Amino acid sequence: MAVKRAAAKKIAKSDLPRETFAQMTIEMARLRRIDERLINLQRQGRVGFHGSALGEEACVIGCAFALEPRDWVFPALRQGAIMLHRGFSLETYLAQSFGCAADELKGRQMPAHFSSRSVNQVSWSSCIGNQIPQAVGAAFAARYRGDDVVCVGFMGDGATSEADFHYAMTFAGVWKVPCVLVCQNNQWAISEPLERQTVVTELWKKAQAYGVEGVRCDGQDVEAVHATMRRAADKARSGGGATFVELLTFRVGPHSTSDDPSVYRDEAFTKKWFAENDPIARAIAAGAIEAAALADEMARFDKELDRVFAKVEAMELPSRSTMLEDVYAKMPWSLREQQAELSPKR
Ligand SMILES: Cc1ncc(C[n+]2csc(CCOP(=O)(O)OP(=O)(O)O)c2C)c(N)n1
Ligand SMILES: [Mg+2]
Repeated sequence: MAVKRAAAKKIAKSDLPRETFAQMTIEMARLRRIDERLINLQRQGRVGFHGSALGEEACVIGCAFALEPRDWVFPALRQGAIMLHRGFSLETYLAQSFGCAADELKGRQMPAHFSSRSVNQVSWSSCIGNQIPQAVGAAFAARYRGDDVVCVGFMGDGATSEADFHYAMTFAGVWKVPCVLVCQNNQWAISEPLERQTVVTELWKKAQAYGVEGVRCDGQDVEAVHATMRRAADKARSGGGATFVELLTFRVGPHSTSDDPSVYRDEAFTKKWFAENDPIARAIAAGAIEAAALADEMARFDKELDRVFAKVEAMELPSRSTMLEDVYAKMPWSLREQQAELSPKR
């Protein structure tokens, strides 16, 4: 499959301080390490599921750096790590994949469905595209209440063929709400290549039909992603309405741990593409950080991961009595009775 690199609109890279560029590269490398670990754990039957951002790290981290802490993020499968950039604890984050006692979601979500109110990051539902109309609706509510926040909805390329994309883009255009809709176009929707699921493969062009500005950006270039996203967020914040941002990338790994791409695509192409377009190698080549300094940083991070994984994996599961919490402000008698029956057992 050819990987096109046409630019929709040239957006100048911002003058990032080198320390920020270095930090972005470190966070991309950390994300890759976390993904590698969680995939290995899934292969050993110690974690139930994972969907990685391998090769797409610049999309995730470039966007993370462009947002304000008060902005709301409505992620799809591959943007969980934005929470870590926003200061969420690594331990609580990884606990989510085990569904153990330290998991803020109390083991009720699938692994790799990270979210927390504390960092304004909403859980996605697993259904493709649901979170994008939610982002538009939340942006409408924010403007109505006079809150100075931007809502960002993420999706994959496959999501642009879902009805929710149409609803989201229609209302984003009509309401001119403070939101950014980001499409991480990794050119595959599980086994469906981009060309087979849509005729308009330059996805940014779809935005025009809804009266929304569409831009395309090289998703392997973290500085470009950051600049594009910062511009879209600034525009939304200053009343300029929504932007649809297409980040052109490639799904280097399997769709998730439940997939084997070697049965439907040429993995020699994938390997070559990754070797030529690795966003971390690209940032190092652009002078973000010395390779040796990054290796030191990763050696420290590996130790931290060893410690944190050992700790969360050894934890108990959430108490069964928590099953009935968080639904009713005042729990009905029938549930109180059931909770009392459950409590002593664990
Ligand atoms: C509404 C709906 N239809 C189908 C699926 C099954 N499904 C899970 S992931 C996926 C492909 C998603 O591809 P894309 O939007 O490109 O995101 P990517 O995983 O490539 O990042 C599909 C079809 C689903 N989860 N929800
Ligand atoms: Mg995709």
